Amino acid sequence: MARTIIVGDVHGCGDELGDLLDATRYAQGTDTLVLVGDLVARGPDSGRAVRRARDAGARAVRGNHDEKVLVWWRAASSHGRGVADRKIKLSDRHKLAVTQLADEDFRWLAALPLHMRLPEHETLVVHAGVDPRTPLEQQDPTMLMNIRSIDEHSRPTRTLDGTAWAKVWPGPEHVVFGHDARRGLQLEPKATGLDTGCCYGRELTAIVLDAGERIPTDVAARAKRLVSVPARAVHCPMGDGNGPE
Ligand SMILES: [Mn+2]
Repeated sequence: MARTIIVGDVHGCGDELGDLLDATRYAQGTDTLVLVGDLVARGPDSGRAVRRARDAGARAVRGNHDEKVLVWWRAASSHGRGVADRKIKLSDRHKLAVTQLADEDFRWLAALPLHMRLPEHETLVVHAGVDPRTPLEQQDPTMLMNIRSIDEHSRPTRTLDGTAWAKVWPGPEHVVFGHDARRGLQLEPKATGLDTGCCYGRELTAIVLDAGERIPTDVAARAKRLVSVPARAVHCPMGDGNGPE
């Protein structure tokens, strides 16, 4: 039976993505594979991670780290790599990522949407989350890739201060997202956060849905749909979780 497998933040951990596809018995050509974005940076090989996803026929939404390397690539494509290196300030981890990615990988990342509806599951996939006050089509694209919380003035913020946006998302669509390894697995009534910090030596996690299945509101029932594999190593130290990193 055709299933939908939605995977959390890969962050350059292509081997663990392979492990997770094995653990879920992913059937390419039958199952649908969806990644919540941030395929690159932090882990050992961003190029290998993107190629693993492409080879597996994955669909994905764009994350803030994917966008970061794309800013460099767009400049490099227009003005040359030397100009891009001078004009676009990248952290060391993003500098490494852009050397690991081929043009084909960048093109694949550049084609990723910021959100993806999965109507058969009444589910919306987005990298970081949504502002509960705003219709989807009017959301700030930057916030779709960066939101973590709602502050005391009901405004979306990138930080951990305030309330996790997923706690106040009313639905009706269920939102599956990543981006928030500090909070880790989030199982809210109408939102599921899948960033379990693989690049930090924790786990890579997927939710596996049968054809036409709605994501269970009941947390115990939903937990039975989760599959995780351990990180093969601690690939990166964890920051304070409040910045764009
Ligand atoms: Mn992210």
